[in-house]
Amino acid sequence: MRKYCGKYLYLSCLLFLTAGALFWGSTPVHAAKIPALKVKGTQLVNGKGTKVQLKGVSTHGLSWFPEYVNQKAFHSIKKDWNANVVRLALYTSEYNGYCTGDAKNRKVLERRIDQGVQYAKKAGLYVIIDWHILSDGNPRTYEKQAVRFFKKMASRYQNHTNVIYEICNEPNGGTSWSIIKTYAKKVVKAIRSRDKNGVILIGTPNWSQDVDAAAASPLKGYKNVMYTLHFYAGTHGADLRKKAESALAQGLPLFVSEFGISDASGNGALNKKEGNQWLKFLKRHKISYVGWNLSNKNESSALLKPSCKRTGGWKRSDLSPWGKWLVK
Ligand code: IDC
Repeated sequence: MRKYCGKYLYLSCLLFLTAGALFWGSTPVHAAKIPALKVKGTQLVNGKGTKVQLKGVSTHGLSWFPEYVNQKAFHSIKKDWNANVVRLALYTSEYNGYCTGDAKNRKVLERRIDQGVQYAKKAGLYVIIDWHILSDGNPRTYEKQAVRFFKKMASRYQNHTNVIYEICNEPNGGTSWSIIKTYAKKVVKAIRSRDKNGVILIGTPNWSQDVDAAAASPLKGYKNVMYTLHFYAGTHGADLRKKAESALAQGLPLFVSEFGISDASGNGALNKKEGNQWLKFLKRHKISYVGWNLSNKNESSALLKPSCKRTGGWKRSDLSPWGKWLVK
């Protein structure tokens, strides 16, 4: 009898845990100890009002290189690379994209994001959930999906002080600021219906370069919103910095959620000289920045050498020339 009791107790515990795990998907998860961020003027600050500059790396597409979303990798990013943020690039349209793949694929990707958020939290990293539009050009193409997705993310992570929402990577194909703004109003509203304070990043026209357009007509009525500026130092230089400077002067908070020092294709020669100019600029304005991309793909914007098989705990010799430059 006693033996059976134990068995039943064991079975009901198991049942309870399984039900809990299923239910958990729709409820907020335990809050992190990482200080919450907010936006004050053009600047990211912590609770005490001290300026904060985030520095880190972006994953490649979560469908392409899932193997780098692991605890060891995120600890290395924090401890060995001295970074404090990681960006999870969720492509919407390319290769098993969130919006072009099937329901099973969406589940897999959401699970990967969740793992990424938890690994980041454990490693003490901020984490950007990046709705990586690219060939879909206009964020309104998948607006319904974006609203649904971000509502879900914001309910899940409303108590996670390390989570940052990036609602559209790089609008392009002539998508105007007014179109992006229409999209942003809907998605920001959806996020705010669940998460009142989390920092939100909004992409700008022309591959997140025309910050001047956003500066002329920023979103009204919401706090903790920033606008993204992307650059690749092999292609973009002083002209783009000028544009950024005038946007800042108009009071627009900027965040560099993606950059590289190759050309804009993510390939070609590295321009370290221009890259250094950019870093000086970012330091001067305390603008946060995130380098593209955490993979060993054979392209100059990959942080790891093609021959590197390690998915965490990297040595200096595992880094590509760009990886070495960035980590230093
Ligand atoms: C590139 C990747 C490349 C991949 C391609 C998909 O580096 O391996 O095949 O996307 O289309 C961006 C984009 C980013 C690009 C990157 C380099 O945000 O997705 O990644 N880039 O082209 N904007 C400017 C450059």
